[in-house]
Amino acid sequence: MKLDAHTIAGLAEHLETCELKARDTPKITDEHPGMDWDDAYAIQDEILRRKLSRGARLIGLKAGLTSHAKMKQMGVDTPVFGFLVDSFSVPEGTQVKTSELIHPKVEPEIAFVLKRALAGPGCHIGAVLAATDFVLPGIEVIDSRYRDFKFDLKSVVADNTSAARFVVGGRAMRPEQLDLRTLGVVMEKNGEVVSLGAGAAVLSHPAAAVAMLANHLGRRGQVIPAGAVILSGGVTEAVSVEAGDHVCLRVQNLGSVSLRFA
Ligand code: 0L1
Ligand code: MG
Repeated sequence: MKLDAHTIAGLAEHLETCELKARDTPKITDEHPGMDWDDAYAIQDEILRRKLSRGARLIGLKAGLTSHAKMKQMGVDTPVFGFLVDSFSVPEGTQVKTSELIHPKVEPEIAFVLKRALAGPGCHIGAVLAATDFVLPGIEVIDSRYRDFKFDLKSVVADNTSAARFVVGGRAMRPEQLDLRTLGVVMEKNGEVVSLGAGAAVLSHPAAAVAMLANHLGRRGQVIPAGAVILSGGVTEAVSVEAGDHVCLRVQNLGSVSLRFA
């Protein structure tokens, strides 16, 4: 690690304050160009620790930048991983307040819920499917705290991979009832199709993203816990939203889930 504990705590406080006050910031690597991956995940861990100390509950995990569309959109080449706490979860039918966000975007995701914990290293698609209780459609609302979504990967990891809100819903199905690679995904904004794709856009198989997450956590002595919601990554590029927008995600065989922005 290149940063000391004091600097990590200060950067975590800064990024979390930006999140809570909907304020943007230049990317943190501008002032800390030497920070490494361990520093970036340590800052993310410290943001989680701050939230848990105030009573938040860890309810899920996410993989980001797992599709070529997203990687191309953001000009990067590696998936990243983050956490989901209860305050990020939006029940379907409620409205997301854009006043609490900086510049929200939505992305269509396939969410996994595990029936037993999954540990890496060595985790693979088969192990993920065997451990999965069900999959369901999810819309992730990302909101990078970095000005104009201009960042590098280490800054994004520190910023909990832009996690802000998410909704899951539709019809939960067991993975053996589906071919997750050919699952069609259609996202509409205000009644118009804005993006479409298939499950294979996520690392050729969405379960591969979950396996990568398990292997990432395994290197850090952690597991994916049973019951956690796992967002496997945007199937398509992210789409900007503003107050008044209505977003509906339809996933083949899994029904639909929607979000309204106020
Ligand atoms: O969930 C995601 O793919 C977001 C990853 C972070 C980069 C971004 O803000 O687009
Ligand atoms: Mg995402």
